Amino acid sequence: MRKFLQHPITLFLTLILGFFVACQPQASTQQTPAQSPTASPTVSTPVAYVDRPLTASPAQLPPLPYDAGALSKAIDAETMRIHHDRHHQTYVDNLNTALKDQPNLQNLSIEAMLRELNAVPENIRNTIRNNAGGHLNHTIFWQIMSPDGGGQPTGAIAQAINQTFGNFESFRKQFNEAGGDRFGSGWVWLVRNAQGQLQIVSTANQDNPIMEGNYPIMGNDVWEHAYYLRYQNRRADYLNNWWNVVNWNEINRRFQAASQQQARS
Ligand code: MN3
Repeated sequence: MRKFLQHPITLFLTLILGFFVACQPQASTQQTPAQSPTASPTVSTPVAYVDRPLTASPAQLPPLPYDAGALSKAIDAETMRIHHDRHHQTYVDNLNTALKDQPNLQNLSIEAMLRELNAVPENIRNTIRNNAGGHLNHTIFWQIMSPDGGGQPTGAIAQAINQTFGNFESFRKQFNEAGGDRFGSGWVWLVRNAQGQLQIVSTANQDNPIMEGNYPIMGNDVWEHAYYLRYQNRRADYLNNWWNVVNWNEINRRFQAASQQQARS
């Protein structure tokens, strides 16, 4: 009786094992497109500019859209020059070096790379994270400041801020607190999250909110290199003064782009 039972059980197990072995290559083939950086339509959605993504290869330093001393209501000329000409340039240079031997990555936008970091080879993943992130963050940063900036927010972003945070003062206070609380180096952001809501977030180092599925509408750099020459350790004073150069026109354009992109995806 036992021998009679053993036989079909062995046969059954052999069939199960054979089934799994046969399925393995097929299963991994099916997963590949989902992991590909070009598979999802949202992967290449731009956030560097409202109308185009940021080219990764060759990465290029965008010129400052104003004179280095033009933002002196908040940031001195020497800080701006060092920040743009040296720090941002270094992220660009490091990125180009890292991508030199990576033809599979060279056609991707910076946004696509950061959204799909797991598709980047492990040996250069951190380099890409830091330097593609640094390039993207600073490209956004220069645009959302202006010598004609400051004052109360205008347009649709003003309404959205009031609806979400009560009023501008409350929003500014929460934004400054989040920037002050970021330990070490990083950024504080106003994002439109995946649920379509405005939210204040902070990111470490050069991480960008798109890595968490959020659209960065505006952000302030709280690395010491952004403020130390004038403000030394007084990050709170820098955060307060920074509002004098905030470019609400550009932030409104970014808010509109964020809303349209989420309506499509
Ligand atoms: Mn910086």
